[in-house]
Amino acid sequence: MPGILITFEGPEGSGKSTQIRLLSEKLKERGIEILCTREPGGTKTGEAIRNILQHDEVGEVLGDRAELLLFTASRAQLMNQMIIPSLDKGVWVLCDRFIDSTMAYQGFARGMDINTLDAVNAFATYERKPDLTILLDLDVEEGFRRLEQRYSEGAETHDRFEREARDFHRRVREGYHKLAEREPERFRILDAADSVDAVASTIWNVVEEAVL
Ligand code: T5A
Repeated sequence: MPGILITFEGPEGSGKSTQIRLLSEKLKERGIEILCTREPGGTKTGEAIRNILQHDEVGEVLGDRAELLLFTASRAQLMNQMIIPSLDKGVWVLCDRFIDSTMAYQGFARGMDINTLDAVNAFATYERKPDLTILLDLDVEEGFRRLEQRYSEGAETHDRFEREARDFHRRVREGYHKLAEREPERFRILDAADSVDAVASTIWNVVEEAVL
């Protein structure tokens, strides 16, 4: 049996990393082999691209098209090197952001053409789509409150996307809703304002119903 690809999407600070960790623990208890990965990143090439995209490593303003192609280059490498081989071996893949981040951020928030992005995404993913996409929906201000809390406790600071205006992030959130309307069979929208445990429990129910 091929593996299952589950992607996690949502605005900044919506709890994707936290929930991926919890879901992977539960799935492993069921004896399922899991690969947890993220975008941009997940391979050496992808992580190098991540530093350019998020941390201004090169110190140059990135144009929209270069930004798009860097995200999708990271995706193509991750698909080719990790995700497709894992799925083919029956491993389940939990991915923190995927094609829908490109649609929400580069498409709905930056304003790039949606049909172009669909085509570039299809090329980067070898025409594969997630089996299930969990959209952790959260008010933009609440997401940023969580990040402020995290940053106040450590050395991290806001990355390039987190420095975008709140309107940009509101367009991201609205964009996600439009994407979910476009493919209701693939998306499940969850209220990410609940406690970590409550969200984890809802995700478990969704996964049991959709793919277990
Ligand atoms: N991007 C990405 C694009 O523009 N196009 C693309 O194609 C792709 C793939 C990636 C950036 O790149 C952009 C989108 C992003 O801006 P990233 O660092 O991966 O950047 O950013 P995020 O994915 O947003 O990661 P974050 O760490 O910021 O958010 P998460 O993973 O959603 O949230 P998490 O789990 O780290 O939690 C955030 C904080 O909230 C707490 C956690 O403990 C943590 O401190 N928390 C909760 N607090 C209260 N209640 C809950 N239910 C909580 N859940 C978590």
